[in-house]
Amino acid sequence: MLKITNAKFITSAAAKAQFITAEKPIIAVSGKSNVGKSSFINALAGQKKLARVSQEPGRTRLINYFDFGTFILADLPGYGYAKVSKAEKAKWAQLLDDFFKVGGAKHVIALCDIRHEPTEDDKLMINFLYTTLTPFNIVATKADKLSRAQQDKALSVISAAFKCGRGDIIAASAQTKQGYDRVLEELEKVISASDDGENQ
Ligand SMILES: Nc1nc2c(ncn2[C@@H]2O[C@H](COP(=O)(O)OP(=O)(O)OP(=O)(O)O)[C@@H](O)[C@H]2O)c(=O)[nH]1
Ligand SMILES: [Mg+2]
Repeated sequence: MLKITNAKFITSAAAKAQFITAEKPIIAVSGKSNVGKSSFINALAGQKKLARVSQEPGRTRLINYFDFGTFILADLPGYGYAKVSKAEKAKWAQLLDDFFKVGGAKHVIALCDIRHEPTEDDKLMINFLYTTLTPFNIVATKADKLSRAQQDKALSVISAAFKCGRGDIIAASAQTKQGYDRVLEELEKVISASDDGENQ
Protein backbone atom coordinates (compact mmCIF):
# COMPACT_ATOMS: atom_id res chain seq x y z
CA MET A 1 0.00 0.00 0.00
CA LEU A 2 1.14 3.49 -0.90
CA LYS A 3 2.54 5.28 2.15
CA ILE A 4 2.44 9.03 2.40
CA THR A 5 4.75 10.82 4.78
CA ASN A 6 5.93 14.36 4.90
CA ALA A 7 3.78 15.94 2.18
CA LYS A 8 4.83 19.53 1.55
CA PHE A 9 3.36 22.65 -0.01
CA ILE A 10 5.23 23.58 -3.19
CA THR A 11 3.69 26.73 -4.67
CA SER A 12 0.49 28.44 -5.81
CA ALA A 13 -0.46 29.39 -9.34
CA ALA A 14 -2.81 32.24 -10.20
CA ALA A 15 -2.23 31.91 -13.93
CA LYS A 16 -0.79 29.67 -16.61
CA ALA A 17 2.70 31.15 -16.35
CA GLN A 18 2.96 29.82 -12.79
CA PHE A 19 1.97 26.22 -13.56
CA ILE A 20 4.66 23.75 -12.59
CA THR A 21 6.04 20.85 -14.55
CA ALA A 22 7.36 17.75 -12.83
CA GLU A 23 8.80 14.32 -13.43
CA LYS A 24 6.27 12.91 -10.98
CA PRO A 25 2.64 12.55 -12.03
CA ILE A 26 0.44 15.55 -11.27
CA ILE A 27 -2.91 14.50 -9.82
CA ALA A 28 -5.57 17.19 -9.53
CA VAL A 29 -8.36 17.43 -6.97
CA SER A 30 -11.50 19.04 -8.39
CA GLY A 31 -14.94 19.80 -7.05
CA LYS A 32 -17.35 22.54 -6.18
CA SER A 33 -16.49 25.10 -3.63
CA ASN A 34 -16.76 23.78 -0.03
CA VAL A 35 -17.01 20.12 -1.12
CA GLY A 36 -13.91 19.28 0.92
CA LYS A 37 -10.95 19.39 -1.50
CA SER A 38 -8.53 20.91 0.99
CA SER A 39 -9.74 18.60 3.77
CA PHE A 40 -9.29 15.63 1.45
CA ILE A 41 -5.69 16.66 0.80
CA ASN A 42 -5.00 17.13 4.50
CA ALA A 43 -6.52 13.75 5.37
CA LEU A 44 -4.46 12.09 2.67
CA ALA A 45 -1.33 13.77 3.99
CA GLY A 46 -2.21 12.99 7.61
CA GLN A 47 -1.71 16.68 8.40
CA LYS A 48 -4.19 19.21 9.75
CA LYS A 49 -2.93 22.39 8.16
CA LEU A 50 -1.24 21.50 4.89
CA ALA A 51 -4.07 22.87 2.75
CA ARG A 52 -6.21 25.68 4.08
CA VAL A 53 -9.70 24.58 5.15
CA SER A 54 -12.44 27.12 5.64
CA GLN A 55 -16.05 27.31 6.80
CA GLU A 56 -16.47 29.97 4.18
CA PRO A 57 -16.82 28.61 0.64
CA GLY A 58 -14.65 29.76 -2.22
CA ARG A 59 -11.49 30.25 -0.20
CA THR A 60 -9.05 28.43 -2.42
CA ARG A 61 -8.74 30.77 -5.40
CA LEU A 62 -5.40 29.58 -6.67
CA ILE A 63 -4.08 26.24 -7.76
CA ASN A 64 -2.05 24.99 -4.81
CA TYR A 65 0.56 22.34 -5.49
CA PHE A 66 1.70 19.81 -2.89
CA ASP A 67 4.57 17.36 -3.10
CA PHE A 68 3.40 13.94 -1.90
CA GLY A 69 6.71 12.20 -2.52
CA THR A 70 5.75 9.88 -5.34
CA PHE A 71 3.27 12.28 -6.93
CA ILE A 72 2.16 15.91 -6.92
CA LEU A 73 -1.33 16.93 -5.89
CA ALA A 74 -2.90 20.07 -7.31
CA ASP A 75 -5.71 21.56 -5.20
CA LEU A 76 -7.94 23.29 -7.75
CA PRO A 77 -10.12 26.30 -6.99
CA GLY A 78 -13.70 25.20 -6.39
CA TYR A 79 -16.35 25.88 -8.99
CA GLY A 80 -19.97 26.89 -8.58
CA TYR A 81 -19.58 29.48 -5.86
CA ALA A 82 -22.32 32.03 -6.46
CA LYS A 83 -21.18 34.95 -4.36
CA VAL A 84 -18.28 36.19 -6.46
CA SER A 85 -18.15 38.78 -9.18
CA LYS A 86 -18.49 37.88 -12.85
CA ALA A 87 -14.93 39.02 -13.46
CA GLU A 88 -13.63 36.74 -10.73
CA LYS A 89 -15.65 33.80 -12.05
CA ALA A 90 -14.21 34.37 -15.51
CA LYS A 91 -10.71 34.40 -14.05
CA TRP A 92 -11.29 31.04 -12.32
CA ALA A 93 -12.82 29.56 -15.46
CA GLN A 94 -9.79 30.67 -17.46
CA LEU A 95 -7.40 29.25 -14.86
CA LEU A 96 -9.16 25.86 -14.85
CA ASP A 97 -9.42 25.83 -18.62
CA ASP A 98 -5.69 26.53 -18.96
CA PHE A 99 -4.89 23.95 -16.31
CA PHE A 100 -6.71 21.17 -18.11
CA LYS A 101 -5.14 22.18 -21.42
CA VAL A 102 -1.53 22.60 -20.42
CA GLY A 103 -1.28 21.81 -16.70
CA GLY A 104 -0.19 18.25 -17.39
CA ALA A 105 -2.58 16.50 -14.99
CA LYS A 106 -2.29 12.72 -15.37
CA HIS A 107 -5.32 11.99 -13.25
CA VAL A 108 -8.14 13.79 -11.49
CA ILE A 109 -9.87 13.04 -8.21
CA ALA A 110 -13.30 14.56 -8.76
CA LEU A 111 -15.07 15.25 -5.49
CA CYS A 112 -18.80 15.55 -4.91
CA ASP A 113 -20.77 15.89 -1.69
CA ILE A 114 -22.39 12.57 -0.74
CA ARG A 115 -25.36 14.38 0.81
CA HIS A 116 -26.45 16.18 -2.32
CA GLU A 117 -27.48 15.28 -5.80
CA PRO A 118 -24.63 16.30 -8.14
CA THR A 119 -24.99 19.85 -9.44
CA GLU A 120 -24.98 20.80 -13.12
CA ASP A 121 -21.38 21.95 -12.61
CA ASP A 122 -20.46 18.55 -11.12
CA LYS A 123 -21.95 16.83 -14.16
CA LEU A 124 -20.15 19.20 -16.53
CA MET A 125 -16.89 18.42 -14.78
CA ILE A 126 -17.33 14.65 -15.14
CA ASN A 127 -18.45 15.03 -18.75
CA PHE A 128 -15.43 17.17 -19.44
CA LEU A 129 -13.14 14.49 -18.00
CA TYR A 130 -14.86 11.82 -20.13
CA THR A 131 -14.64 13.80 -23.34
CA THR A 132 -11.03 14.86 -22.83
CA LEU A 133 -10.09 11.26 -21.94
CA THR A 134 -8.65 12.43 -18.65
CA PRO A 135 -8.53 9.48 -16.24
CA PHE A 136 -10.37 10.16 -12.99
CA ASN A 137 -11.91 8.77 -9.83
CA ILE A 138 -15.06 10.05 -8.19
CA VAL A 139 -14.91 10.53 -4.44
CA ALA A 140 -18.11 11.37 -2.51
CA THR A 141 -17.06 13.45 0.50
CA LYS A 142 -18.46 13.94 4.02
CA ALA A 143 -19.65 10.32 4.28
CA ASP A 144 -19.48 10.64 8.09
CA LYS A 145 -22.60 12.82 7.88
CA LEU A 146 -24.70 9.86 6.68
CA SER A 147 -25.43 6.39 8.06
CA ARG A 148 -24.25 3.43 5.98
CA ALA A 149 -27.80 2.88 4.73
CA GLN A 150 -28.10 6.54 3.73
CA GLN A 151 -24.69 6.37 2.04
CA ASP A 152 -25.91 3.41 0.01
CA LYS A 153 -28.94 5.34 -1.21
CA ALA A 154 -26.83 8.41 -1.93
CA LEU A 155 -24.42 6.39 -4.06
CA SER A 156 -27.36 5.26 -6.21
CA VAL A 157 -28.45 8.85 -6.75
CA ILE A 158 -24.93 10.04 -7.57
CA SER A 159 -24.13 7.15 -9.90
CA ALA A 160 -27.39 7.76 -11.78
CA ALA A 161 -26.51 11.45 -12.18
CA PHE A 162 -23.01 10.67 -13.45
CA LYS A 163 -24.17 7.65 -15.46
CA CYS A 164 -21.58 5.42 -13.85
CA GLY A 165 -21.63 2.38 -11.60
CA ARG A 166 -22.04 2.69 -7.84
CA GLY A 167 -18.74 0.87 -7.45
CA ASP A 168 -17.05 3.68 -9.39
CA ILE A 169 -17.70 6.10 -6.57
CA ILE A 170 -15.69 6.03 -3.37
CA ALA A 171 -17.61 7.18 -0.29
CA ALA A 172 -15.06 8.94 1.88
CA SER A 173 -14.72 10.99 5.01
CA ALA A 174 -11.81 13.22 5.89
CA GLN A 175 -12.91 12.86 9.51
CA THR A 176 -13.16 9.08 9.89
CA LYS A 177 -10.84 8.27 6.96
CA GLN A 178 -13.52 5.99 5.53
CA GLY A 179 -12.67 5.28 1.88
CA TYR A 180 -9.04 6.40 2.04
CA ASP A 181 -7.68 2.88 1.58
CA ARG A 182 -9.48 2.74 -1.76
CA VAL A 183 -8.24 6.20 -2.68
CA LEU A 184 -4.66 5.14 -1.93
CA GLU A 185 -5.10 2.02 -4.06
CA GLU A 186 -6.29 4.15 -6.97
CA LEU A 187 -3.41 6.60 -6.55
CA GLU A 188 -0.96 3.72 -6.45
CA LYS A 189 -2.26 2.54 -9.84
CA VAL A 190 -1.75 6.02 -11.32
CA ILE A 191 1.80 6.18 -9.99
CA SER A 192 2.82 2.74 -11.18
CA ALA A 193 1.26 3.35 -14.61
CA SER A 194 3.25 6.55 -14.91
CA ASP A 195 6.47 4.74 -13.83
CA ASP A 196 5.86 2.13 -16.55
CA GLY A 197 5.37 4.88 -19.09
CA GLU A 198 8.70 6.42 -18.23
CA ASN A 199 10.55 3.14 -18.60
CA GLN A 200 9.35 2.51 -22.12
N1 LIG B 1 -18.02 16.25 8.43
C1 LIG B 1 -17.13 16.49 7.46
N2 LIG B 1 -16.83 17.75 7.11
C2 LIG B 1 -15.94 17.95 6.11
C3 LIG B 1 -15.32 16.86 5.43
N3 LIG B 1 -14.50 17.37 4.48
C4 LIG B 1 -14.62 18.72 4.58
N4 LIG B 1 -15.48 19.07 5.55
C5 LIG B 1 -15.85 20.46 5.96
O1 LIG B 1 -16.36 21.16 4.82
C6 LIG B 1 -15.93 22.52 4.83
C7 LIG B 1 -15.18 22.85 3.56
O2 LIG B 1 -13.99 22.08 3.51
P1 LIG B 1 -12.76 22.47 2.58
O3 LIG B 1 -11.81 21.33 2.66
O4 LIG B 1 -12.24 23.83 2.92
O5 LIG B 1 -13.48 22.54 1.15
P2 LIG B 1 -12.86 23.00 -0.25
O6 LIG B 1 -13.49 22.14 -1.28
O7 LIG B 1 -11.38 23.01 -0.18
O8 LIG B 1 -13.44 24.47 -0.35
P3 LIG B 1 -12.90 25.68 -1.29
O9 LIG B 1 -11.42 25.69 -1.21
O10 LIG B 1 -13.53 26.85 -0.69
O11 LIG B 1 -13.40 25.40 -2.66
C8 LIG B 1 -15.10 22.68 6.11
O12 LIG B 1 -15.93 23.18 7.13
C9 LIG B 1 -14.65 21.26 6.41
O13 LIG B 1 -14.38 21.04 7.78
C10 LIG B 1 -15.66 15.52 5.84
O14 LIG B 1 -15.19 14.51 5.29
N5 LIG B 1 -16.56 15.40 6.85
MG1 LIG C 1 -10.00 24.49 -0.55
